[in-house]
Amino acid sequence: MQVTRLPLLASLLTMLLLPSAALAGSDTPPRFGFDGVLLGAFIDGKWVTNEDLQEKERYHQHRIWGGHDCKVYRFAGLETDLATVTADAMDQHGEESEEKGQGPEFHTMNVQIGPDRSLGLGDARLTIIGDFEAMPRKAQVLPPNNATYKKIVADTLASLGLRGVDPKIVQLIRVDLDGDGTDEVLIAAQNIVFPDDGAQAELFSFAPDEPLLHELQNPNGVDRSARAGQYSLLLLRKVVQGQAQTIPIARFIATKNSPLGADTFTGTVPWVYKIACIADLNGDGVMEIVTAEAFFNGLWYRVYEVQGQSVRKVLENGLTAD
Ligand SMILES: [Ca+2]
Ligand SMILES: [Ca+2]
Repeated sequence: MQVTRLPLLASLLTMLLLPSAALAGSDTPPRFGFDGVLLGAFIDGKWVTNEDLQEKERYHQHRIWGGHDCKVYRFAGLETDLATVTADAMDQHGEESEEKGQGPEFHTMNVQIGPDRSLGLGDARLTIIGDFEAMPRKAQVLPPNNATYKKIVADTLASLGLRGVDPKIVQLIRVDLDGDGTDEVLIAAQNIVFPDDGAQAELFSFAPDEPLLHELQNPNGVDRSARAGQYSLLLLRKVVQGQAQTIPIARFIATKNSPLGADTFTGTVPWVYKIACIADLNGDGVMEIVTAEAFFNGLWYRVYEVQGQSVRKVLENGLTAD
């Protein structure tokens, strides 16, 4: 009897251990970037910033050195699971590079696919180290010129102090973020840059798999100070307890002209927002929202986690042109 019970016990133990190992197991926790920018990790149930991942001693064993197997996702799904994170300047421990007078690398996550193709800034791809499916449900891009959603945006703008606006929706995306069988809708609307217009067509894109900003250096497209009536909004439309709710993710609203030389981070310099990617970054089955956000000389990526009707920013990293 005992001889047959032992394997049974072993297989029971395996079954008990497997789910936790599959969900962000401690050996290979998810680490990820977008558009060549390192966003961070999810370790021991917590979001870990790019800087902490690369610098803190407690995450030493999970640091990105280069050479890790990596998956690459386009907006619509997996592109390849045969990529490798490029070593770049990441082949040194933070402490070691500090001794040599160099800062640890915590800005970039470039990858190599085969011998000939490398992906980084400007490629607008999600790169992720992790054994799970990061896009368990597909996001669907809808035609943006939709009367129902225009009214939702107009009502939101009115509630924020901009009345009588005929809003310009630049992205409308349907996706079931949490896998409960009910679709959510993501809306990006803005009147700050006009990608269909003349010179700015070269600079800004709201299309999937393209960066919001095609050139970081001197973008010259987003104003340095706001004019009354400018707006850029990211909204989540979601059914919560049987009611459709409009939940702001990010917003810039100018109800009056801002002074020249305004401070970038006090909300007086216009920011332009885009839904960059929708993916499950921590392997819990619920998809997060990755946004691209540009101001006059900078580009930032942020990760937002959705729980019920709360949208919470959990990670961010970005670049500023000199
Ligand atoms: Ca849902
Ligand atoms: Ca998730």
